Amino acid sequence: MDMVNHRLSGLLATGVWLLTGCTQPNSGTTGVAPESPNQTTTGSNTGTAIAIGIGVAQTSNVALLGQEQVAGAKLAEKYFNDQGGINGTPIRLVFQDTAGDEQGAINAFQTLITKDKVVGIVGPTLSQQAFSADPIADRAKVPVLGPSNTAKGIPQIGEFVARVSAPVAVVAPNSVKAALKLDPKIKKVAVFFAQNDAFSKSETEIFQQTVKDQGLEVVTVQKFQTTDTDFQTQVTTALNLKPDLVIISGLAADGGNLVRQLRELGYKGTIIGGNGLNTSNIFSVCKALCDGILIAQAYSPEHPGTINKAFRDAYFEQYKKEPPQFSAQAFAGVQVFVEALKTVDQKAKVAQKPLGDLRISLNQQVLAGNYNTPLGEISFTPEGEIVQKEFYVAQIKMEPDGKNGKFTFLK
Ligand code: 1QQ
Repeated sequence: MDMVNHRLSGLLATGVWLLTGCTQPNSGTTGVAPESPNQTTTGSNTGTAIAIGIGVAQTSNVALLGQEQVAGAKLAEKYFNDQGGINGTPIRLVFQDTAGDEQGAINAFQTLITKDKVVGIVGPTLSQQAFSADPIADRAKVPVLGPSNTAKGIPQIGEFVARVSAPVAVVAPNSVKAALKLDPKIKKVAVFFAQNDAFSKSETEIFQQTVKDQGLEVVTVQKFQTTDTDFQTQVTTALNLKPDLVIISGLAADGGNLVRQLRELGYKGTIIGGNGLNTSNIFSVCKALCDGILIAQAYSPEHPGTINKAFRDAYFEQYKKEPPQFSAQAFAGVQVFVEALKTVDQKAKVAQKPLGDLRISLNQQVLAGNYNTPLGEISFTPEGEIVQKEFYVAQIKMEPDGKNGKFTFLK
């Protein structure tokens, strides 16, 4: 467990949310190599690295999700530079911490665009942040790849906004179908969602529709805030209606606490967690009570192919566990920029292009390409929506110690 992980777990364990400084890179270089300040330009400076921005949550409770994105992006930086970068020119990731809210994402994006002069941005972590920050990049004509922005409407933000994170409409229904396969007797469903989060609101709509389409009954819809830690009122109301399936759309800390309180108050049925619970960082919140949660996945470590093998091996070597979806998606985001830049570079040397022109050509090429990523083969619609083929469902299995656990993929 690294420092940040450790610190976050500590905070979760005590239930105290201090938004402390972070040991991870939050500005400037990734720590791979010392850089001089003017190496951030990608324009006429032949021979310098090409700067790609990573604007994700490295602090706040949203770092429970964002830290996995930092890990995936850094693995991509090393992997693609080892392969020769952009036809011989290395890439350099520039990290700016968005923290967990809209203003943090706006600030990070502005710094990446105007100070760091990146060619494109992989970020932000939350859809809630994307709806505020992406329009800024779009107006500046800087391509954005959403690594984990799954709410309805993200690619429609603008011409320069695409995503490598499949939308809730495509991913979420898979977990409901898996729950029914495991327990065909499920009839009554209690739905919970975080009403202050754009992703959670979008995902719960899909969950509720899927439940009805499957002939199940939504017995109650309970609302909470992503900042909540006490869910007793909502849980008690829901459990009085005797649901046999509970579906949660929230983020990691709130979602984990809600799972814990559902179990502590006696709920024995199936629990589905949405994408915001899709991290082993919830293990320190719900501990042994995380056991059994079903979560749909846009990535499987088992996906065949050389690029996933390289990514999986590199991740495993560093973290001694299988790579999570958010790391794979961040890796794919960097990969899409790298491969599109290579194509642009073949037509006219990237290092000699004025930055404004380069950003526009890059955006066009991102949307035109096909990419063989750890997520499988992906491409984009003209609007910037991801076209992806394979989806999965995993179930959390906790060790009795309540500390260690893993995501087991269902067949
Ligand atoms: C979104 C999401 C988040 C829960 C991923 C980190 O899917 O905000 O769209």
